[in-house]
Amino acid sequence: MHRAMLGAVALLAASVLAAQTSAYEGVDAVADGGSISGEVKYQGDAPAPAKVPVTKDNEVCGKEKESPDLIVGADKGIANVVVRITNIQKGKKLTPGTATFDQKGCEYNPHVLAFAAGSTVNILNSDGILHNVHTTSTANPSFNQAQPKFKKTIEAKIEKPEFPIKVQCDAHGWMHAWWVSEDHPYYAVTDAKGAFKIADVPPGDYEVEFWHETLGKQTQKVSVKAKEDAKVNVQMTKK
Ligand SMILES: [Cu+2]
Repeated sequence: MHRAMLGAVALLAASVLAAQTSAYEGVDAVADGGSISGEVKYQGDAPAPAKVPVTKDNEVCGKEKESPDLIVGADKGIANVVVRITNIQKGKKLTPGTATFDQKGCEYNPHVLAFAAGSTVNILNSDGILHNVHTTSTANPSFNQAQPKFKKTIEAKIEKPEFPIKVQCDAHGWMHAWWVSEDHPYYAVTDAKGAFKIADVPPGDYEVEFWHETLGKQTQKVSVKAKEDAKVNVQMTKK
């Protein structure tokens, strides 16, 4: 065998080994699991939601939309923040399933959709007008599919972990969303009050990452004790 080829084979073997050692391991049951919960709040005065004029399909989309880029509730809770443990090696099994992603009133619902890698996203069109679903992916194949009114569901299987995948409707410029495909089950997306909870976490020291599409990213260290809830409250703001 040629020496360069041998080198390439050795490199490949090494990278396969590295991938195996860093892979997440799912176990049947987590003994004495704890949880991580908290709230993500806006620091300072939250800006009013940006208004976006609607220039087509007004009978379905309305005249004006509020941008989903930043949704801050009455108590300053920030919706749609992705919360994920970044350094967990072992815990409950990742179970791919089915996630639903709807287009209704010319908005994507949910705006941020997190699921287990290997899941199928059922893309619905509840509007009865033409939308298209255009993803920008790197780990998974990008796709761009028109969804006319007669096509009620498109199934998209997302095989690989990827964070995040941008989704855009080319027909309606304000329509965008984010998909997050995870390689372990310890993630959450904040609700309208900015609250989240991640359960069944094996006791240990973790790094928890908070990501918001316009406010950026921050990391917190968290210690989880057996059968206890570790509270993590975070503030984010525009830089
Ligand atoms: Cu659309």
